[in-house]
Amino acid sequence: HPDVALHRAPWKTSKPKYDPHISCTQFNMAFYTFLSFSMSIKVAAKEAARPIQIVLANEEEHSFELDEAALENILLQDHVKDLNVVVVSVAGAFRKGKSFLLDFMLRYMHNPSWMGGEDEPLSGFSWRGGCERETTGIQAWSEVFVVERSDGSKVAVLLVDTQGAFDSQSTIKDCATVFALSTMTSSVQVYNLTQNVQEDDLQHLQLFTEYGRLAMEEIYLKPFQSLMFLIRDWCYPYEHGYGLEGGNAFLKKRLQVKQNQHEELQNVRKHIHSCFSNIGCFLQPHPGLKVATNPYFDGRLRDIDDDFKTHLAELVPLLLAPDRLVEKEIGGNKVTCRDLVEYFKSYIKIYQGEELPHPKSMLQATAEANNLTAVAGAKDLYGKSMEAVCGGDKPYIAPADLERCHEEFRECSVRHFRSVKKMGGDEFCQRYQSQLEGELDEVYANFTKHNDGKNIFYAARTPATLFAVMFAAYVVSGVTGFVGLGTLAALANLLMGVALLSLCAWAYVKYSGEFREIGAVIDLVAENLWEQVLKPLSEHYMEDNVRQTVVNSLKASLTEPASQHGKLKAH
Ligand SMILES: Nc1nc2c(ncn2[C@@H]2O[C@H](COP(=O)(O)OP(=O)(O)OP(=O)(O)O)[C@@H](O)[C@H]2O)c(=O)[nH]1
Ligand SMILES: [Mg+2]
Repeated sequence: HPDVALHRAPWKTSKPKYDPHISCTQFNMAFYTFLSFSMSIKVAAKEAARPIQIVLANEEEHSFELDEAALENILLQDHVKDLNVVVVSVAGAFRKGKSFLLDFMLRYMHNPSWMGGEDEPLSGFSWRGGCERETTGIQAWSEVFVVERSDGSKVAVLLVDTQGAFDSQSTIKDCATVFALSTMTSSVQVYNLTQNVQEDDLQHLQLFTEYGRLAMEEIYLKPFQSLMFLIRDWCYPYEHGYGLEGGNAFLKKRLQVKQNQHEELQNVRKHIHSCFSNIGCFLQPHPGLKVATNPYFDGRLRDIDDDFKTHLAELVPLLLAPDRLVEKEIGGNKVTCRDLVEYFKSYIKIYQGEELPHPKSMLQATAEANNLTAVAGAKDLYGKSMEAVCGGDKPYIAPADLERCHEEFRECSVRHFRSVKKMGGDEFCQRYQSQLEGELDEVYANFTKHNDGKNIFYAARTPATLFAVMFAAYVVSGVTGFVGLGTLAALANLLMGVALLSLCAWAYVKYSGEFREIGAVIDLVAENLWEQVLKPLSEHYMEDNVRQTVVNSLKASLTEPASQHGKLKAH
């Protein structure tokens, strides 16, 4: 612009001469500056510690996936991979301040005089106010802290945050998987609760830990290590004081197994005791209304109640002070960071597979149990009724009569199933009714086979068929030999021989019970011959005639005494 040109310094008004050397140097300098800048960004990015998603939750499929590379990046760093690992994890219901607590743990790990400045916002694992869930899957802090204990040994400390349980997007199986995985892989599990320990908290803990125990290859005496019940917003300090002492006294009372307690309550308590080698409880005061309700609260200490801070200063060192750290053990052996990667990989595989039973909601599990019991009862009723008609000690019954009985008892059994009170609603019960009907048909098929076995004609089918084959072969060989067809006659003789041998073999198998496979093959061949050739012939003449004769003689024997009796009365 001409106006601008007027104000330019004289040396800048002259057109710069093109100097290739200078421009090359400038380019090189610029390039190296850019390179070193980008490298420094990279290094900074690498060094900036942050939460890393190690287990990813797939919301649609309700499945979990391990990010092996991410986990390896954290745990296989040269300075930690061979150190024994301490894993502290926080789990429990969603929106209860788990990530918030972990961020204070991070502050402690970074700095022993740790609480931080009054106006310093709290950062680290992502936390926030509001009613919607924040953390998903399982996250670990990218920096593994190396801590030297008073005996000079070094351990690696990994902090783990978990997806909150019972949010509206997760099934019970999802919650159980996250809780179980984090419990199995941690040396200290903080069970984060609010206000009190309710019976359902204990029941869920039982369900989740059982799900974890199932996935472990060997059942150790105590499969998990330390469990710390952390009760947030404790409002009864006048009964049990804040902190560890009050907490332990409170928990002892809650987990006490009493003789006069219902078995269900006793079982929950016994199960929890049997799962963890060390159980503690900490009662934490309410942090104040700003923390709980102010949308602009950013974690600064100024806004947190003093009571909360005082007890936080007691709680965090309890879990993380060098000499209180609990090294991770599996099967009694200490686990290094490198081992932990392998354990993670194998545990997640088990939860991805189909061999474990699916944890269900209480209603669903109860409804299933109700329906299965009703199915078993109805099936039993059917079985007993059928046994009375065609059981092992009952004589052969005509197939048509047996079918009639089956229809009647089947109906009775289904009616019985429907009459039992069950949870789950009509549609759910209908599924089990169909299952029952299918099972009854299978049982009927077995009864039919058993009944057929009692029919001497049925049992004689194989030898009869073989005799018939031998007879036919004998006639054919005779006729063809007479006509002069030597080859055909020889073939017929061979067939007769095979039939005779088969008959002997069959008789031996039936007598001795050995070589049953051979007997089965002979029966199969004979049955096919019977079905295809002999049955059409025999059906009309033999069985019907015999049956008719038996029916007639039975009728006669039943009516005769009655008529004689009548005659006697008339006299
Ligand atoms: N009442 C109460 N609120 C707390 C406490 N600690 C933190 N909070 C608040 O609880 C809210 C949730 O905190 P988060 O740490 O994100 O909770 P979270 O359990 O990790 O939640 P999810 O990740 O969704 O499972 C925040 O607004 C915190 O300010 C506490 O001890 N008592
Ligand atoms: Mg969280």
